[in-house]
Amino acid sequence: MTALLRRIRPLVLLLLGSVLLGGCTVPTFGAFRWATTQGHDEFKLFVGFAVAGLVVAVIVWGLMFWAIARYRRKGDEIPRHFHENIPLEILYTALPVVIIGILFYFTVVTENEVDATPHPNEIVHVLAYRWGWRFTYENSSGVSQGVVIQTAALPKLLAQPATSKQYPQLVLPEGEAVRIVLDSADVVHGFYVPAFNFSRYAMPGFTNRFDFNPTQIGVFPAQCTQYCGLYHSEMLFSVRVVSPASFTKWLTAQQATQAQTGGAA
Ligand SMILES: [Cu+2]
Repeated sequence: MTALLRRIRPLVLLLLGSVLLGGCTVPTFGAFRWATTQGHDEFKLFVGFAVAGLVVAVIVWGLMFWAIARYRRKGDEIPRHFHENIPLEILYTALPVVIIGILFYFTVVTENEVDATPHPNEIVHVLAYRWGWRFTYENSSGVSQGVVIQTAALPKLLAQPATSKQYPQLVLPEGEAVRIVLDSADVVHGFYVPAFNFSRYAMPGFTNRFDFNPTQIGVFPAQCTQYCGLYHSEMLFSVRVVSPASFTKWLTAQQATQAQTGGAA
């Protein structure tokens, strides 16, 4: 056994070294660092699943390699044969059931937190259509704020870089609850903001409602994630989270210009 350990030591050191040198930040396992309280809940659940999976994987791999090394063929010696081990069989049946029960519990708790829609400070109607997005702002009582943000017409949009101003921007206030009321005008689209760890279908004939509590100021890219036709790739947008004061200023400025021009910017 010690000979084996000595043989695999360089490999273990190499693996450990690459993990440590790879970065000192907490690993995200491919999830995004959150920018909303809901996104943070999803992040915690995702990391919990990844860690649980890794622990199980390490135990399974460890036992496999131990069995391969310990019981490898030595000369003509035939290993001892046996079958049935009731305690072991009960253990490896019960343990996965318990693990799945725990993961299920945390999934339900997290989903309930993410889907909770308490009283919002702001309501934004999001309409997905081929090929763009329309954001209509309302106050917390559902009264129109007279602000509509919409994707530019297709000829203007084609051959634009992803950062183009022709793609619409959903502006949200930091630290406030924003209700999104999501609809589709034609086919199924996907409303996806990677930085929020959040995606939901925009479906014709069915309204999806959910809340965001943005916790981080910044601009976050977003897009349609459901292939919806020829210009699906043009269904880009971004979310800009600003301070509540800047949000009010932005809303007032939009109201003034849109009242003048009589429509979406
Ligand atoms: Cu789409």
